Amino acid sequence: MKTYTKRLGLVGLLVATVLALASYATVAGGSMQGIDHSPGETGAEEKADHGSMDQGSMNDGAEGASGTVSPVEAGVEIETRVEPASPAPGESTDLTYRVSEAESGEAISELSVDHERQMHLIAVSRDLEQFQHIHPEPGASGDFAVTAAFPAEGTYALFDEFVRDGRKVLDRREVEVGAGGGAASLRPDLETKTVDGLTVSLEAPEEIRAGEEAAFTYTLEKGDGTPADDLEPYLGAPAHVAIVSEDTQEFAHTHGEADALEEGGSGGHSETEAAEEGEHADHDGGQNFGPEIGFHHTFETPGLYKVWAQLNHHGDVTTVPFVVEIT
Ligand SMILES: [Cu+2]
Repeated sequence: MKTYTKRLGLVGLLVATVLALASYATVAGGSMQGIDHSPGETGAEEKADHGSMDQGSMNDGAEGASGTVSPVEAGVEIETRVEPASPAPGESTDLTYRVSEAESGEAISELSVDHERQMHLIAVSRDLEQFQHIHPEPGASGDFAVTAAFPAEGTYALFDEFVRDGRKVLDRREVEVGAGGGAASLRPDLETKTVDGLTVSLEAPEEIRAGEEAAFTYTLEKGDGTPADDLEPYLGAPAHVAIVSEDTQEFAHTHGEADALEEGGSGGHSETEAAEEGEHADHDGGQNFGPEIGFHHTFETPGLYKVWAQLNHHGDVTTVPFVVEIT
């Protein structure tokens, strides 16, 4: 929503408004290239891509040595720029992240590649109806940038993740689209869904308790009712799973495991291990997954959470939401 958020005072707001109007004009008159698909990243260009989002909740240190940390804990500073500063629904919007060393102020223009990308950005509207998973890319200026479009009016939470010194850094901020606003009112939803010809059901424990690791299993069927066992990796994992609390304050990004695992299976099951156990080669020798894909997660706080799975079926990335209740 803001141009270099921290520095905005009243004067800054005026300046930002003028800048926004200026860039609005530029965008309106310029090319619209680079608009992201929504929901999710779909299409062939993402097909071979493998994304990673590890446990990303701010309060989750349970994943061991590589738990998620805040930018402050990681010793980095993140400045964002959103142009136009207050985009209209559907308007092409440039999102820029500048990462620097907190101490020296030195720009960090290269990050380690994690799940095939240096930076992962998940944007959800506050009502949790809109979801997209996009990737700011490093540019000549040393910033990371991506062009997005937010399809509906509302306030959007932007969860930006990257790895620094072996730890996942998570940055959360908001952008107002149109007049902003919106709030989710979730109810538990484990209903089987068919999206893009893929029928997905989610098996969850009857009771999921905060602070206890829970095991989940997606079961996948093709349009003709036969098991879908031909899923391909999406950004290097059998599935990407993004989890956001009803108030959008809590966020986690985790990954599917190749086969459903026993309930109570050990945590810290790495994707690599899972892939070794559960993958099967297709006739082309590629890696295939399904019809069951599991994941584990420890929810720290009771409440309702929306859980999006992203699955790669024949090069199309399918995004399927469910809602779980944590007691
Ligand atoms: Cu990603």
